[in-house]
Amino acid sequence: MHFTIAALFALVPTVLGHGLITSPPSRPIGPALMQNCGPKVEQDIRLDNTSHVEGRPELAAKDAMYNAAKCNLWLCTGLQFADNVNNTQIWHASQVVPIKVWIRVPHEGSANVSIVDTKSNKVVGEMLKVWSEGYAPGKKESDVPTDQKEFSVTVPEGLEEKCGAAGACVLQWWWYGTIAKQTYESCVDFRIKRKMPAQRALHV
Ligand SMILES: *[C@@H]1O[C@H](CO)[C@@H](O)[C@H](O)[C@H]1NC(C)=O
Ligand SMILES: *[C@@H]1O[C@H](CO)[C@@H](O)[C@H](O)[C@H]1NC(C)=O
Ligand SMILES: *[C@@H]1O[C@H](CO)[C@@H](O)[C@H](O)[C@H]1NC(C)=O
Ligand SMILES: [Cu+2]
Repeated sequence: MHFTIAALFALVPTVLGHGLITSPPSRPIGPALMQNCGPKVEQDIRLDNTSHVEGRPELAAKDAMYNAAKCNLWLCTGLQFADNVNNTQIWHASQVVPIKVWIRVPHEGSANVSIVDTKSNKVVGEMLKVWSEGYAPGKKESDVPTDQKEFSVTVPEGLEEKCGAAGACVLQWWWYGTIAKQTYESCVDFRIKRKMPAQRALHV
């Protein structure tokens, strides 16, 4: 999918598109996206919520309502925590979390899944999953190997402080189509709950 902006608006949205996380629920479109990224970026995502980030900086640059710091376009493609608060997942260290990804249109490349600190925009610790090449080959979703669309990640130890509050961290799936030169991002919001301490004997 490589269209000029004019051609993009002329097309039926459903013919475009690439991918996002469908389970657990990933950040959707909402009022905070409009407020922080402005109507041009919001419309681009609304036309196709699986589409790539490239092109959006140009749209944003022409939009007086675009707030670069709050939109944070290159994290979660600008989608906002405030629009996904009610879907915040509660995880604990060493929990195995199944993830499902919808690859609407494949573009072979690399991909990874990581936890990102939303204040510093930095990846926290090790990548949870890395495909350094061969991710999402083929022309249609059924060409993509199942283990690239359905996989699990293990919640790292020691994030109870850093990722204890909803919105402090995000789980981001990040895919780059090498030949298409397109980046796709999709984010799950979560917080880490402390494990219950082992039950102590009661003093009677
Ligand atoms: C993305 O768009 C599809 C089709 O309009 C919709 O069914 C789905 O719920 C959307 N997902 C998210 C995370 O916004
Ligand atoms: C979250 O849930 C509350 C309570 O049900 C509701 O009032 C609010 O509108 C929801 N927020 C979003 C962004 O959907
Ligand atoms: C994660 O994936 C993105 C997109 O493919 C890539 O640009 C980045 O270098 C990757 N990082 C690691 C450590 O794999
Ligand atoms: Cu494409």
